[in-house]
Amino acid sequence: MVIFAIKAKKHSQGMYRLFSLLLSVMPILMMAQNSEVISLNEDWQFSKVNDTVWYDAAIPGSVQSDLIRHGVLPDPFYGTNEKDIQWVEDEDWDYRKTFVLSADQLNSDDAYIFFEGLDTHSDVFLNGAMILQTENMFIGHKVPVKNLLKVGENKLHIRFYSPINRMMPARETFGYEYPAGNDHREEKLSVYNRKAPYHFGWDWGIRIVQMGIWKPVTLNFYNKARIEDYYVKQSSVTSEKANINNIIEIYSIENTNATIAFGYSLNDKKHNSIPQTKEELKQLQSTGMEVKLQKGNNLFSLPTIIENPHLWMPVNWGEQHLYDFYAMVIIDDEVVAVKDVRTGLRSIRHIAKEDEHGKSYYFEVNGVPIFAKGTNYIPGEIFTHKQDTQFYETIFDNISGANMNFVRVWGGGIYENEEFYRQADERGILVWQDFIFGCTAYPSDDFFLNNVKQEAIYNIKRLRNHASLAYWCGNNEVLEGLNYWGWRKDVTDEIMDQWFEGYNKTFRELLPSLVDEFDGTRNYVHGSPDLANWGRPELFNTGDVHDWGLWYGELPFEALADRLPRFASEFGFQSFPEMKTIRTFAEPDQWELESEVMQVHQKASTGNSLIKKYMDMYYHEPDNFEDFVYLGLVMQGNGMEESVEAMRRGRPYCMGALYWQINDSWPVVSWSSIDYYNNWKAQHYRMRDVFAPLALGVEAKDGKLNYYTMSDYLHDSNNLKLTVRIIDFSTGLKKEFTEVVSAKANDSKIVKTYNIADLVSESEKAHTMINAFLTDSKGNKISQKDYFFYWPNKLELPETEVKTSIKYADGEYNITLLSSKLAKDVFIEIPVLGAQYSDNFIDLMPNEKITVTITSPELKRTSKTPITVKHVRETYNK
Ligand code: NHV
Repeated sequence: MVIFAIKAKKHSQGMYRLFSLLLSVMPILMMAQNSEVISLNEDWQFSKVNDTVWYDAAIPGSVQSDLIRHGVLPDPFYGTNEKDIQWVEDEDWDYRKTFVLSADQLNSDDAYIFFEGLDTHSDVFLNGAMILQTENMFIGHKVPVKNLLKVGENKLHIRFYSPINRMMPARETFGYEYPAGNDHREEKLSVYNRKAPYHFGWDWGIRIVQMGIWKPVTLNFYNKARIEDYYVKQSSVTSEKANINNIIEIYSIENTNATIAFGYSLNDKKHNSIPQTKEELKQLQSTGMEVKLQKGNNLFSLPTIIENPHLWMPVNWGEQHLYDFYAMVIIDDEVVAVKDVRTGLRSIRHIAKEDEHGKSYYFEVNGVPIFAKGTNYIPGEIFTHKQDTQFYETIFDNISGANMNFVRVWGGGIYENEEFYRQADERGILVWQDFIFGCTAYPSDDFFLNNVKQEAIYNIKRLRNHASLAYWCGNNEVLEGLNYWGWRKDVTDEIMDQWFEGYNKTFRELLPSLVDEFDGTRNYVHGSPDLANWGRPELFNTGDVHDWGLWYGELPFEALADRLPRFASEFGFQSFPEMKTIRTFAEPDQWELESEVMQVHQKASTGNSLIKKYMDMYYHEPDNFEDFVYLGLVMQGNGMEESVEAMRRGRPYCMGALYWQINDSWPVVSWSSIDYYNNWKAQHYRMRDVFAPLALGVEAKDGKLNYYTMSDYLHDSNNLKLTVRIIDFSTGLKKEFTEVVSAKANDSKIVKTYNIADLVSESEKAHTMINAFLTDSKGNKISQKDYFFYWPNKLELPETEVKTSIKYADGEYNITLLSSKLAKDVFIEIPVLGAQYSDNFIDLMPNEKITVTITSPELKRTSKTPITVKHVRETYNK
């Protein structure tokens, strides 16, 4: 590789004039005619090796998803079918296709096939010649094929090897079992593969160890040279000046002279068409240089300085300004390649610094500390290839819809598709990216580490241009496991030592050095959590915490307020998905906690007993399974809201609340706030409320109620009105107070304190709630916060009927709710999967009218879909 960097100090006037001159004297020439991209996704067939039956294959896809499509395998989500499809992982599979090329196409100087993702172990043949062997689903491969292509018919053949058979010898060589408890097979083989860990099962995951072509395949023709990669490196960014380094990798067919040109423009609203000519590029802010290309790969860099850049801001802080950067290669007066990068200019730093409490853990964007409001994301499909553009749009609608500004891509899944980060760029969501390792020790031999190295380089380069990408993290809970999960009792001291050494080699040496070399702008941490462990609250003053004291540690929700971490990167609570989702996989005779089918859809061994334990703590025992499911949703929602609010109130000591987990990869009982069919659980509505950019919070402490304003905005919000109402569950409003308050910019603070004794007597507490809300100067309600003195099993909830009146329209129903007495956590059910609600799980105060809008393309004005409502008092007979 030739490294030829021009050290221009800045995109200076002189340089710019020189380049303009250069462009103006050259004739305008169009892009080379023979540059062409052909999809090779079509017309594939697949078969079990040595079988005679061939099925057509949908690409991107997997063996299992196609066998389901052809009816060879049953729907794995239904009933207990998961076990019936496991045999597939033990077999090898062949894929084949033919494609026809013309003499014209073969006239181009060079051709390569781009396999964006092969899962995982494969041999690839073109016209009988082996062109590629793969061992890592996370790496795309560009394979030169010019010499093998023919006019007329060409044949591609890929043999995928069973990941099980492929890795079994490795296990035998090691002679011991890795502690990969989430790998749902006796032999823990997932550690040897570089394949999505969650394919092997998880404590919310179905096991489908897939094989196949999971990302697109294209055939690419080009002339003279191609741009392999273009990195718009943001060396430093302030509101005065952005120092950009244009780093370009060019693959050239011959040694030749060339001009490389760079340009940029601020294209906020839409992505303008890419300039195809030098003239078009010249219209933009542009710069360039003359270079000598060597045959093969060439690396060049040229700085650009942008004065007074329009900064990209996280959501609620300002606009997500996006620039388009272009790179162009010109050879013999001909534009041979153009590439564009759309990104925002910003600085992001992770601040881990010793302070009076311990060690901080927060992010600073454009120099300002940000409280991270968000979640952990897992792949949303067990069939990873099904994550299409619509999928990403939906997940980000849900992220934005719950007022989040931060998402962690967790290490048991995949490095996400570009569309994920593009959505985050456009919406102002910061992304924490784990490298794909989680919850087990891993090998660290040379072959393994080299495989990891290639994977890391590929994915750092693939993702580094995204403005939203904030942080790299080596793994999920590997060090925590080594230190605290009792692995030592199963292996020798020597093996433990090897695992610790391997940890250092991979996560403290290899990965940070690659992040430094190929990114060079973002912070990296060896793993999450950094140091603390949920069983050791004395460490909570340092770094991030996965606080599983709630749930595994059986602590009440209230307890999290008294053990705030500096940054909560995981904490969560399980619930069942609502009945309409359960109905998709279980018949009514299976609607029991421990039925065979429900157990297949509850992968956490202690899950059901923990839900029951907490329900005993907070609720009267429900009458039946359906009420149990409903109460579980409500408990998760209200409990998690309480925990998250405590964290947000607790800034700046605590600077992040990323709950576990937003989504599911199939219909299952889990910690998610949205189920597989895109039904928001109660938790997601409550996250939306507590994460509102300007939210009201309340803390009960030492006989007082402290009201907080919690604001993300970078400006103070003054002249807000706080209204506090004392409401009896049956008779309604008893007292009302109002107060003018403010919300400090980017902060949480107490704005009003009441002595509880001044508001209610001890005996009133069981049937009184405090309803508080904030309004702006125009009287618009900004945030509402209801406070109950107890959980429902200690409340005297009145029996009451919620009356509904419904307006039916195509695609939208409006339901108005009314009750003469308090109805707690009113759940509006409609048997339409994925229907969207303006709100749900609502505390309906006496004689309060609330209208909820439900939207779904499946709703019709004429054929009225039935709607039912349920509230907490209806779940027990006492
Ligand atoms: O169990 C829920 C989630 C997992 O799905 C996921 O791997 O990283 N969870 C729990 C924990 N971490 C994570 C914490 N781990 C333990 C808790 C209690 C005992 C041992 C381990 C996520």
